[in-house]
Amino acid sequence: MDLFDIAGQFSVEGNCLDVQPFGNGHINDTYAVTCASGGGVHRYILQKLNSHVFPHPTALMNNFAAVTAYLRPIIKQEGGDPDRECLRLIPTTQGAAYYVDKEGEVWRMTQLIENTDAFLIAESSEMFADAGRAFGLFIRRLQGFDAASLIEVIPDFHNTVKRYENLEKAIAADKAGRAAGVKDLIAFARARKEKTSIIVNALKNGEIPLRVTHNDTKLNNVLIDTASKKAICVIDLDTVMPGSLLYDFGDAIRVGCSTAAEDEKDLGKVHFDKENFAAFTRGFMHGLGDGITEKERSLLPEGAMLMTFECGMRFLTDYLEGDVYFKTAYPEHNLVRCRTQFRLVEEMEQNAGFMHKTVEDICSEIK
Ligand code: ADP
Ligand code: GN1
Ligand code: MG
Repeated sequence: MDLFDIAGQFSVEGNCLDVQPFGNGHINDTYAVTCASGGGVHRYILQKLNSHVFPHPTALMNNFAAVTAYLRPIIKQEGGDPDRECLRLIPTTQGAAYYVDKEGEVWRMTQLIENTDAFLIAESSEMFADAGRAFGLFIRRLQGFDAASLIEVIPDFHNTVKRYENLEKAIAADKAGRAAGVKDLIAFARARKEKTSIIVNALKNGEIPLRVTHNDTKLNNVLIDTASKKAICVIDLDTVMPGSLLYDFGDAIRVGCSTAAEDEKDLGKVHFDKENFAAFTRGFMHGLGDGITEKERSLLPEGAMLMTFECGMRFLTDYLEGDVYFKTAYPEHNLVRCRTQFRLVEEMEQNAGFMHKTVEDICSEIK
């Protein structure tokens, strides 16, 4: 596979000069492509979709195209710049949304949004608050989007009950022979089994609404303007599906309220950042507007704990299955990630009272 050949399959401006690996995603292979024409330099993002995680590329790309086509005019109407605040697919030279190479791998291209950065940990609570605004705004803008028209790209993506069941299956199968070494983590997960159904049941019983949500709101999935430090574009739209806003809130808190990276080996550095929790909650509420229901509000702290617990279980499951899902840089990588998530869960449990009080205070401040 020649990356220049692949980039050349898309309708870029000018000639491709350079293709370099880019970003820190755990799923797709991402490259920055630099092209030049008489008119100047143009940069693009080229991605090979992870075919194990996303076996149905047509459905995924239809979702991607529909959501971005819906968002762009709204951003324009609100006085924004759709080319900077929304991903835009660059079609192939044949006019298709993606390219399939000789090995059957699926590639897509978007504009590279210049003068932005993606962060693995929040640099300041102001930055994280603005990420909250951007993620809240994303849900608000998609409120009128027909959820039924979206294909569920990964069924049960945030079904925490199923994630728990998958963990139990992985423990029983013990494919990689690693279960005996992680008894403490297995016990940690089992002690919290009852909690896994909180959101699933609330959705099932109609206590909280099903919405169009992003479902992967880690901090590096929102691009931050290098100069102003404002969150300008929500990216990584592969998992936009019907879901709960508790997923988006919780997954963002999981990452941005940790004082250390997701794969920090020294657990002494991993703590729950209360200031960031308040900042993000305030930003998220502002972005969301008045759309949030009373019940959703009351479950925000549980959403944070559950998304963190779920992610920890997913890392542990992948570790037990022999690292088949997430990209790993070394054999214990998923294990290290699981430990940071479970440490955060513990601290979130200890801070449940603080989280509830903060949500209440922010809600009455906004009213
Ligand atoms: P993954 O699913 O593997 O996480 P992403 O779509 O999130 O893939 O891309 C990985 C990283 O590449 C992002 O975290 C971000 O740093 C960078 N990136 C992706 N798309 C763009 C873009 N259009 N402009 C600038 N950077 C981007
Ligand atoms: C993956 O794609 P990326 O790196 O933004 C994963 C998320 C996990 C996250 C953990 C499609 O996110 O669900 O929370 O890793 N995405 C998918 O870092 O599984
Ligand atoms: Mg990503």
